[in-house]
Amino acid sequence: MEIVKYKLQQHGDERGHLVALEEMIDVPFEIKRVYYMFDTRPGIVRGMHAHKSLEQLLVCVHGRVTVLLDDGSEKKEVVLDNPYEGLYIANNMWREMRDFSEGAVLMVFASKYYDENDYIRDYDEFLKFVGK
Ligand code: T46
Repeated sequence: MEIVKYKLQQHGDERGHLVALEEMIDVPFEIKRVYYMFDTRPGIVRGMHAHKSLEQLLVCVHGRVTVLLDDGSEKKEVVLDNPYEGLYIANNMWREMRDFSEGAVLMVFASKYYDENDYIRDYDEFLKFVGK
């Protein structure tokens, strides 16, 4: 399984840093939705689902989070702990987010509007979906 992490361009000067994300340039799809999660307590696991068609870019803009990716054959853990790295997650990938540090904020850029029908929340159904 290939982990696709983007190094996001930082515009830094003596005032600090800024990262700008533009669709089809810094993010490899048209951005239809942005959401972010915060106040996730230690010990909590989020996600635990896959998507049928959604593509996303995850940026931990503050703190640290561990993302588990599972394509049905292989599992890999990715740590996101800086605001200038984006983890691309294609559809057909089971994901879990865990070990949120105190105050962590995980921002997500998504290729589609929210649609509960795009979620696969049952792991066996996911395996069937990816042909395993
Ligand atoms: C994903 C991972 C990385 C909305 O109303 N609109 C939205 O756009 C989203 C994302 C969620 N919601 C509602 C649905 C639930 O009542 O917010 C609540 C929490 O959502 P969920 O339990 O799906 O959150 P996570 O953190 O488990 O998963 C989210 C995304 O849903 C998912 O697409 O890939 O983050």
